Amino acid sequence: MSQFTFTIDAECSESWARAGTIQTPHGTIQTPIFMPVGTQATVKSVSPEELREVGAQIILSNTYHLMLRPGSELIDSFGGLHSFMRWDGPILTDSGGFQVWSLGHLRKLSEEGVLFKSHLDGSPQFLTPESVMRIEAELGSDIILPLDICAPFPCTPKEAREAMERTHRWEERALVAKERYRPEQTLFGIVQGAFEPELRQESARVIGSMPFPGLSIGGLSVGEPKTKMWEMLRATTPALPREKPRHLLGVGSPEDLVECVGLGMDMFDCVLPTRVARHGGLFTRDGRVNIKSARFKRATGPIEEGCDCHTCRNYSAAYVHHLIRAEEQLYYRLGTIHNLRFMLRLAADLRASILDGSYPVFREAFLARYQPASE
Ligand code: PRF
Ligand code: ZN
Repeated sequence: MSQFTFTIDAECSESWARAGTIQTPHGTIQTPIFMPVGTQATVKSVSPEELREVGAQIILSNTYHLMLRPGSELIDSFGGLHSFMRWDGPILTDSGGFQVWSLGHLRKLSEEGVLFKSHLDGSPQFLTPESVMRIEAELGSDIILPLDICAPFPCTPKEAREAMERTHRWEERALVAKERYRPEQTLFGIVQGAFEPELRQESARVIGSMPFPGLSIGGLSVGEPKTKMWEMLRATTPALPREKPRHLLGVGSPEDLVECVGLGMDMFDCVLPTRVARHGGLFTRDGRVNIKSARFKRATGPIEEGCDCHTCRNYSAAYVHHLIRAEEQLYYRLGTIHNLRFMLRLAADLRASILDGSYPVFREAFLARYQPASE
């Protein structure tokens, strides 16, 4: 049987923020939480031991990439993703719907499913709500997502409604199909509705009332201004059931975490911290710095004073600066560790502030100091 539970540990009286605890077959998650992204059954450049050390409690992986390479049957034959990659903590797998659109090889969208071309060898691939449930069962992740349609920004109200309604029908089919597979896996619903507040509310009510133990919010952070995303969350959250955990898909940056926790989100995932790290962008409480900058050439201190990550405890900023300038492999590991630790410490600090009632103060202080990157 499913060992999935969510309990709310504290709620903020001045915002939608809450702190909670999720139980899964592979362990407990304390929310709010950031989930490092391990697209291809690895969080780029760090080992499972290092993930533990930065405080990761759950990671996200991608059905799309793993079904194409090495294939879900192969992963199944190794006892699933946990034993294949040697991460024994909780894993959430995304459904592949979004990757089909974002990798740009979409061929044909029909009521039955989505036809696309593999980004690896161009071979035709067909995904349906049912086949995605089978593939995710083979991957053996703890939390699985259904096939959905992420409408582009901008799009017409008609396109937005059609994508949302088809997503709802696909989610009904996913619920039925899932019955054939692993009861220990938990299927989250996905809320869509593009940038129409009424559609967001409708989707929140429809998907929120279906028997999904948790909910992911999709279709946001697809190129719209941040104020648009917040507006959509303000329309969504009040229409969601309080007792289900809420995952904001593909978000985000440090400032997004701080802001969206206050809009009622519990779980986050994004490639941003690991991706920008590989290009020299490292997080500090004052904002993102570029470690390639000449100002770090002789910096004897750590990347950030007071950071408890492995990198900052052991290496000077000047050394990390040297490694990236020299294009040394070790840089990728040290930079990634710092940014992941920053995100996980931020999530833990947000949780602590909700538990002791100081979230509004924490939010103000963080946002006053943190300079968002302009991109
Ligand atoms: N749907 C799915 N995965 C996603 C998204 C979505 O809308 C997004 C949008 N931010 C990121 N990842 N299935
Ligand atoms: Zn650090």
